Amino acid sequence: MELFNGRIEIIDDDITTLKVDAVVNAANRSLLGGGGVDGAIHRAAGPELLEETRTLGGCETGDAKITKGYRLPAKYVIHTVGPVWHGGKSNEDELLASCYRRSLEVARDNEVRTIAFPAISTGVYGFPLERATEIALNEIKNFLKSDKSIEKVICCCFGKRDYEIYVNMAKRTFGS
Ligand code: AR6
Repeated sequence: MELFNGRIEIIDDDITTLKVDAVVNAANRSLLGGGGVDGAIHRAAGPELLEETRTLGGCETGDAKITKGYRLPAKYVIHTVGPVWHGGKSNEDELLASCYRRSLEVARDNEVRTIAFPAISTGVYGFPLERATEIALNEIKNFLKSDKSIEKVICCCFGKRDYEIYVNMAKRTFGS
C-alpha cells in the first residue's frame, strides 16, 4: 500500500532482504545484538556489523546511531532503541516517537533517500501494536512534510496480522 504521494509504503516482508539505502534496527541500549529483528539483521550483515557497533558505546532509548550495512543489500543500518512497554505511563509514547524522528534525522544527515522501518518495540519490548503504529505513521508523515530529501519510507511489517493493522491505521491517519 502506498501513501503520501508514494513516499510512504507499507509492506509485509523480511527487512533484511530489502534493497534500500538504510534499514532501521530495533536494537537494545548495548547495540551488541539480540533476538528478533536485531538478531536477523546481525546474522544477515555478518560479524563486521558487531565489530562496528562495539565501537559506538551503546545508544540511549529514543536515540539512533548509524553503521554500514556490510553483507545486507542495504548500505546502512540505523540502530534505534525503542522503549520497553511498562503500561504507558513511563513516557513510552514520546520515546517511541523519538526513535522514528531521530532515525529519520540520522538518515537525512547521511543522504539516505530510501529507508525501511520495522515495527519498533512491538515484539520483545511489548508495546501495543495499534498504538505503536499510530505513533509511527504520524511521526513519519510529519517528518516528510518538512523534509524533501527522503524519497521513500517503507514500513516493513513482519506477518499478515501486523500488515493489516498498519493498513487500517494508515486509512485513519491519511483519511483514505
Ligand atoms: N523483518 C522485519 N521485521 C521483523 C523481522 C524481520 N526479519 N524479525 C522480527 N521483526 P523485536 P523490539 C519484527 O522483538 O520489540 C531484541 O532482542 C517483529 O515481528 O525484534 O523493539 C533487541 O536486541 C516485531 O514486529 O524488537 C532488543 O533487546 C518488530 O520486528 C529487543 O529485541 C520488533 O520486534 C527489542 O525489542
